[in-house]
Amino acid sequence: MSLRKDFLWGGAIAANQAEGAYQEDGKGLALVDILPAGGDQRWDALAHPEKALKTTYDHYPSHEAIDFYHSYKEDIKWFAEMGFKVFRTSISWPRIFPKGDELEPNEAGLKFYDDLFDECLKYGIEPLVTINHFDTPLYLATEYGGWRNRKLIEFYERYARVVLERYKDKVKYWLTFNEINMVLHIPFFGGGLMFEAGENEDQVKFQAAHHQLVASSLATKAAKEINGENFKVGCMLAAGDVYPYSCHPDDMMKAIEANRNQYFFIDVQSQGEYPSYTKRMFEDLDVKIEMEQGDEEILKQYPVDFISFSYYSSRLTSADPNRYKDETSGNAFESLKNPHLEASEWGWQIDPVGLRVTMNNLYDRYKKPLFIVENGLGAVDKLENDTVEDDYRIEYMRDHLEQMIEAVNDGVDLLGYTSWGCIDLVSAGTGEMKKRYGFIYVDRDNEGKGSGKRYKKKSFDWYKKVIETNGEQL
Ligand code: P53
Repeated sequence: MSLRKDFLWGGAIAANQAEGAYQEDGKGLALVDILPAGGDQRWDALAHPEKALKTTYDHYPSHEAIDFYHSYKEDIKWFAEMGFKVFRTSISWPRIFPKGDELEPNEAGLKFYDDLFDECLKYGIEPLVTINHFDTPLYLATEYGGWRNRKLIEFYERYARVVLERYKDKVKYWLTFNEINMVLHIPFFGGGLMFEAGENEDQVKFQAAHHQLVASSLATKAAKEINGENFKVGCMLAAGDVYPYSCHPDDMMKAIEANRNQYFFIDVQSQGEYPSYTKRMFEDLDVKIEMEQGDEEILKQYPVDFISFSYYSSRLTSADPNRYKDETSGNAFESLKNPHLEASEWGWQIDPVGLRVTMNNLYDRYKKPLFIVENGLGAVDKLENDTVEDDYRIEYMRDHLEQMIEAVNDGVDLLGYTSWGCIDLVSAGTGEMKKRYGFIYVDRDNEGKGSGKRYKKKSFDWYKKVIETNGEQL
């Protein structure tokens, strides 16, 4: 067993799913602030944001979320008690630039993150910061068309420069875009995209992706200019390798193509150029990427330092259309049901070995250090006697950490692990509170009712021990 001595154990959240205070201290509206809670209603709003914009819902879970904006001191104290070495959160773009296209940042927003990062550092917890996590300013979506518009590169770069400069003595690890491949799967989250009837959606999505890839490189450039090698900049992929359904050669080829659909982003961010397979891929989709002079050079000159990713499940594909009667539910990614795997209550299939597979493939492909920045089980918890007996969560995490360590023993260089939703928060996909990931229970329900009080779950002490023993005792 060979985790590095300075292995970064911790947990992860995102501003939009935790902070609440959605209009406080000058914050503008984010994309997520127009989204309702609840499975079907939420997916419908995500699929048709133009309709959601005109609809009034009973409840908007991001507006108050778990009120982390006001409770962060108490919450970080809990993280410190677990022994966190790192805490991943994101900066809310519309707190810093409320509409997104301003020239000057909002000082009150900047001040909040100063205080938040200071609070982490007080306990020796290293902040790991996502610059953009599904909360692009809404105004940029409604007025500019989101990331389909090249202007977003300029707005993002300005925002990134401001935060990189401001927090250069507090934050070392940065991620440019959360789950950058999400623009293909939930384009409103990923890119603030809305579509017009009849347009080639692939064209819009990949053009938006190109803009984000250039913006990511420009942020990396800014980081290097501001703080040289003291900054470490990573990309972030919603990962999970795609398996072929059978040993039929056509299934294998289909799996290669499906994997490229996600690796494409990291191929560019890590290797600095569009891979050769994109020529055919784009031709097949009738996509033509418009590039400007200098784009290719920027991509080439400023690749990322490390590869971070979320991992919840492997995926499964087949060349045989008849197989597609049996798809898994819940996730943003199309996948067949793998008969060898069980699933969570939300239909996400559970595959710890898939984490080892994914890590090995990512490391073989990029040869850069990896960082697992999301992994965990969304489950229904029952608060009894001021705690939750969440043995199912412990089991899920133990199985995944075992495989993570196997991958490290396979030779993968791994910087750290931050479990998703270390404190219960609003689900991105469903907007529910009921889908809980935390070591800390938050008394709040799907309708936003509850005291907001925090309670330790059984997994809290378990994870504390894991960190204390650097993964020796799982
Ligand atoms: P939730 C699927 C759908 C939406 C967001 O998801 C997703 C995924 C995962 O493949 O990505 C990440 O909350 C995301 C987090 C999110 C987490 O998965 O739907 O980076 O913001 O909360 C878990 O259960």
